[in-house]
Amino acid sequence: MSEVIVQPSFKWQRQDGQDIKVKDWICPVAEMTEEPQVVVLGVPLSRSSISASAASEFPSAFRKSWELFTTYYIDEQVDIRDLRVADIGDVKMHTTDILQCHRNIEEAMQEVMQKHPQSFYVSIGGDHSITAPLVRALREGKRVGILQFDTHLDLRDLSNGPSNGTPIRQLLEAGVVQGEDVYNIGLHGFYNAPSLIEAAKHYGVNMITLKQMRSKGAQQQIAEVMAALQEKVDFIYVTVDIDVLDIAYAPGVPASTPGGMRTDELFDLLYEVGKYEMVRAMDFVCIDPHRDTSELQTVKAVTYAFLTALSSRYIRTIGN
Ligand SMILES: [Mn+2]
Repeated sequence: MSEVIVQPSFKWQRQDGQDIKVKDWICPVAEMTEEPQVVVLGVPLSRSSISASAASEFPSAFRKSWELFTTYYIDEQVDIRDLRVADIGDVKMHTTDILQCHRNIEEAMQEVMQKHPQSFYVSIGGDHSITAPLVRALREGKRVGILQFDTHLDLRDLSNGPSNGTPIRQLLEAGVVQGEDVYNIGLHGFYNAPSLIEAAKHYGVNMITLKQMRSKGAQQQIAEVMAALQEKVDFIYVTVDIDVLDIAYAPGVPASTPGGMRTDELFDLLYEVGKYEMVRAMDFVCIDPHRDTSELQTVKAVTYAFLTALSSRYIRTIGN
C-alpha cells in the first residue's frame, strides 16, 4: 500500500468488444497483467492557484470523459488500444498545507518511477504548481529540458510562496533546470509583466510567441525545439498549461485569455511532441471543470490532446 497514492474516487466498469471506448481501455494499475507503457497519475491540488480554482476536481472529470472517446484515431487510421495505459490513482493531498502536498507529489512520482521505470508518465493536474515537485522527482541528477505550452512564463518570484505562477522560477532558482533548457511556446498578448520578461532574459528562458509558432507551423517548430534540446539534455518534460488555449476554446480555465491557441493547433503540437523518444513525462494543468460549459468543452479538449500525444507515441513504437 502506498502512503502517498490513493485509489481514484471514480472507477469505470470496463467492457471488452470491438467498439471499445477509452474508459474500457485505460486500466487500473492493479488489474494490469503486463508492464504499462504509460502511467497516468492524478494530482488533485488547486489551493496553490493564484485565482480561485477547482482544478483539484479535474482528475475525476478527466476520467469521466473517457466514455466520450473511442480508441480509434481516424486522422492516422490507427487504433491505439494495444498501448498499455495504467491509471495508478491520485496523489494524496493534505487539506491545507501546500508544501506538504508538494512533498507528497514528489514522493508519489518517485514511487511511480520505482515501480514502473520504463513507462511514460502523464500527470493530470491540479494547478501549475505541481510541475515543480514532479520535475524534481524525475530529474535524478540528470539534465532535464522543459517544453512548456503556456500563455504565461510562470516566473513569478517566490516571496508569496509557491503557486501556479512560480513553477518554472522555482526550478530555475533551485538549479534543478537551466533557463536555456526551457522552451515556452504560446506566449501572446498582454499577460506577462516587464519584470517577468526580465526574469526570462536573466535566466535565458527561450520565449516562442504564438505568432512565431504559427509562422513556422507545428511540425517545424517542434522539430527545431527538439533538435536544440537533444543536443543539451538527457530527457524532456512537457508541461501543458491549458490556459495557453484561447478563452473561446477553453472557458474552463481560471486564467484563460483571448488571443490564445486554437485546440487544433495544440493537438498538432502534441502530436509532433509524441514522436520524440526523449520526452519522458508530461502534465496537463489548470483546468477547472466547475467553470466549464455543460457540454464539457474544456475537459473534452484536454482528453483529446492527451489522446493525440499518446497516438503518435504509439505509432512510433509500432514501427520498432
Ligand atoms: Mn502556467
